[in-house]
Amino acid sequence: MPKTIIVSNRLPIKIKREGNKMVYLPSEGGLATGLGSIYKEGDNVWIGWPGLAVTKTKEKHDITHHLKAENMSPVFLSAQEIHDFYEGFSNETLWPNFHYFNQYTVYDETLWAAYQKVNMKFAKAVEKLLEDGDTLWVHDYQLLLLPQMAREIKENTSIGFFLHIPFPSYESFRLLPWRRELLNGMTGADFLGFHTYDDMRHFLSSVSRLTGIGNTNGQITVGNRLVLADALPMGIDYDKYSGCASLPDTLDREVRYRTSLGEVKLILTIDRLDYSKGIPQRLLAFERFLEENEHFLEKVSMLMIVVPSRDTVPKYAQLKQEIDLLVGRVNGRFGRMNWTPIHYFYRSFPLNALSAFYRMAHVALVSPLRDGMNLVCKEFIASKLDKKGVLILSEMAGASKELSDAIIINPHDIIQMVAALKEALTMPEAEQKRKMGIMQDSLKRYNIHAWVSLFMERLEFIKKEQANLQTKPFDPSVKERLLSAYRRATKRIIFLDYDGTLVGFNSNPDDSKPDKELKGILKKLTSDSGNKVVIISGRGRATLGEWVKAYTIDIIAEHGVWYKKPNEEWKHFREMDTSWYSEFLAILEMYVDRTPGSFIEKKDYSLVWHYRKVETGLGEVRTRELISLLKYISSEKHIQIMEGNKVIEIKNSYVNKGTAAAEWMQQGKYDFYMACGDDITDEDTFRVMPESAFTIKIGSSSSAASYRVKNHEDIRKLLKSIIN
Ligand code: GDG
Repeated sequence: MPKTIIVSNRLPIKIKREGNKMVYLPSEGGLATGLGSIYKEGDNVWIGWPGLAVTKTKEKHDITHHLKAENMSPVFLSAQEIHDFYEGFSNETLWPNFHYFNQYTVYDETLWAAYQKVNMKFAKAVEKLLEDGDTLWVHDYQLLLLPQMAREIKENTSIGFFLHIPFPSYESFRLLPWRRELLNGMTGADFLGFHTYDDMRHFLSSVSRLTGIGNTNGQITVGNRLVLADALPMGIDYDKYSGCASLPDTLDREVRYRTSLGEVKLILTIDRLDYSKGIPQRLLAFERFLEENEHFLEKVSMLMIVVPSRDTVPKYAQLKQEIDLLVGRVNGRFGRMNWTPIHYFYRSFPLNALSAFYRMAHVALVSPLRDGMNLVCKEFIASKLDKKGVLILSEMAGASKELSDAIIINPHDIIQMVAALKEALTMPEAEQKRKMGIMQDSLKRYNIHAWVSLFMERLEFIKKEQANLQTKPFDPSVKERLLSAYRRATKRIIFLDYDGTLVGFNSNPDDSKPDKELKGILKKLTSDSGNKVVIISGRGRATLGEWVKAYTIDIIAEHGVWYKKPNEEWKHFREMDTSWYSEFLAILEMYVDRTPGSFIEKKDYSLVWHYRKVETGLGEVRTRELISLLKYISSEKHIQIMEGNKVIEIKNSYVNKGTAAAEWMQQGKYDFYMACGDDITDEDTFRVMPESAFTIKIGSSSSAASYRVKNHEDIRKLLKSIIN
């Protein structure tokens, strides 16, 4: 029975040493809850670090044994590994880089070495459990290399990856000396999920900048594999939080806390200690708010919970000091005997206490400078059973993309934050309820369970796509079959695309003339009277006709606009409409003016805009823009806009390689069919070929062709074996 293996840096459990005993506490994290429905089933398992350094074999053995009953499998890290891999590369290199705090990024070879080593350690743990048919779901920035490492263990495994923190713009990501290795690790997955569209877009842009691989609707072809990236905002366990808000213990706590605080309006903030959370900026805004709004003194307090985290790291220790000073300053400056402006706690609380805080708060102020998602704001909303309360949310948190009914602020804009506090504290109740209601409906629908199923659906979707488009490698046994079918046959038809299939790509298309080797191949292939060889290309007829005129060869040019049989003139398949030509040419000219490096190839009945030599990124931007313009103006005409390999082609829609090839095959009776091509337009040819045909795609494995080879040299080798 195939199983699902979840891998994250931390296991969903806390283990504490008490004397010589180990105490196991279940984790309350959202991820643990959401994935509980998966890893607790059958043989499914969660692999991760149990959260403490263990060196004694006996202890390791006991922990492993204990966790096995909970469907968990531990990866043990030494103190040095925790220091270099977790605190080091993960939290001092990747974390600041991905959150745009590059002034804090540590670039250190030894930390990178540890990161690789520990990812490999996780891979080994996966290897022990991984069987054919299993699904692997890897989580977060500590394990970016794991997807590819797992791919190398068992190539066909379904591998999903989710990034819980932002994926930064290429301008940040490129600073990492190990950026290629990191991307290569990630793209080992079949499906990569991100919290927001921006994260997904940044990831795809880094892929395109570093590898030249472009995407179509989030799909990229990595080697021979189709990989999907998508935005999939993580939800919370809504029922758990709304349920907790009505538990007797929560209500008791609320009464107790309220009695101590008196009748003030509460502004709640909850974060882990981190420079990405914008805690000092928030305190400055609150100070300014009190300064400018004296009538709120004694009427409003901030309840600030900071959960201890990484405070042995100097950056975090400094931040802690800064927060302590600011809180002291505000309380010293504005506090009264009967009123404390900021109630500050540097510790964590049980869930019921948190729930009571959410219930009591009039305002939740969630103002990170950068946050992948932020779950606290979602939990606040779910806890508001009476729908009264206001959320102020930073536009830098992933959650702001979903919760547009919050008061959205820029956490660097103190004036705006002050205004937002005022607006929130004076918002009419009816408006609070209306907005809260909308946000609650959305969070109920996109809860953690929906997120988990959607992730699995997307992963299955891309695996199916891969399977549909999966060509098989052209291995020696297929070659043997092809050669023997060829020998047995007496009337053969062979369709060959030209650029990318018989010759490599040249930045100047006119430089692709047949060389000596190709001439030799064509000569021998066409001199066998049993062979009908058809060059089927998107090229203009003039050059193509000139280049192969020495052979008894049929030519289909401009994707099927023109054809020519040996010793005959060029002919049309049908009457051609050219009324659109000059209008579209003028548009392309305008794009050439605006896009250095691009140029137009004019064919008789089609136009091609080439952008191979345009600056990476700019070419893609212009392409999107140009395509949407062209599609708009071509809607009433029989015009097709086609994207090829760094080209956009405009032509009559009834003309394509498929219709041309089909017509060709009808003209004779054949007992051997073969078609080779590399471009998206060759897919039309592959689709019309009979079942028995040998269809061969050059390059990607995603194709309607049956087999694939790596490059045009492989095709030449194959043709040479045929003729010899
Ligand atoms: C990452 C990304 C993304 C906090 N204090 C206490 C407590 N908490 C709980 C909250 C919430 C969780 O911790 C914090 O969640 P966040 O989403 O804010 O942030 P991270 O866990 O740091 O992590 C983040 C997330 O992954 C999910 O993808 O949203 O952007 O950085 O659930 O309630 N829980 C208890 N006591 C506390 O004192 N029991």
